[in-house]
Amino acid sequence: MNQDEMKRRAAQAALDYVEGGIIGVGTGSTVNHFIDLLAGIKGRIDGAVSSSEASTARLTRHGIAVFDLNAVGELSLYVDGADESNHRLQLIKGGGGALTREKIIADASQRFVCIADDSKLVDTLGRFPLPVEVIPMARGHVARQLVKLGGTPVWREGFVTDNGNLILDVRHLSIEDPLAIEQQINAIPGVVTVGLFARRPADVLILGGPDGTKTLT
Ligand code: ABF
Repeated sequence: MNQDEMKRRAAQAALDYVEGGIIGVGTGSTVNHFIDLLAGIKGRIDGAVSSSEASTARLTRHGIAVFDLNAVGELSLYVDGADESNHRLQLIKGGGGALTREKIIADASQRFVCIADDSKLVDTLGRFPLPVEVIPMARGHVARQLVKLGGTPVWREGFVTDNGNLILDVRHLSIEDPLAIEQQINAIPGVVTVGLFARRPADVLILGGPDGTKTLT
């Protein structure tokens, strides 16, 4: 079984959490499976709040209404992928560049169900480069501060976020204490969002693997 099939399994299992109303929908190849499967039960929901232009386009193609978060308020459910998760369901997200909207929707949701293939579960976060969204004029300044924290930031050249900002991918950070690192990077002027989801981790992690799915809470 390939990785994509394992992602689809996780996405399929997440449908069990869909109870109705308007749900939050994230971004990425695992979520693309979720959106395609959601289309099969779209009569059960009123619509979605989306974390990216790409997911909005996919939802719309399936005839699922997409709402502005401001028009909706708190969401009962958010389904999204991740680049890494530890066993406490603290995540690295943002490989797809949609981390800011993802963090907003996660914070606005009562339950965050994260879906991934089982290769994403790690003991310590940080093998995946940590994405940081920055205001364009602050790119150099933020990069220097990240070096002081022990990281090696690399500018994701040619990529502009849906919010018109840039991404620095930070390698070699030792993320033993995800909450502390999240707070430290958040405090650097010019940082819009750090892709560490420790203050607001996932509530449920569904991992697709060769033998089915495993759910961590
Ligand atoms: C989003 O998509 C991101 O936060 C994460 O970067 C990525 C996961 O991608 P995939 O599902 O394609 O592995 O959820």
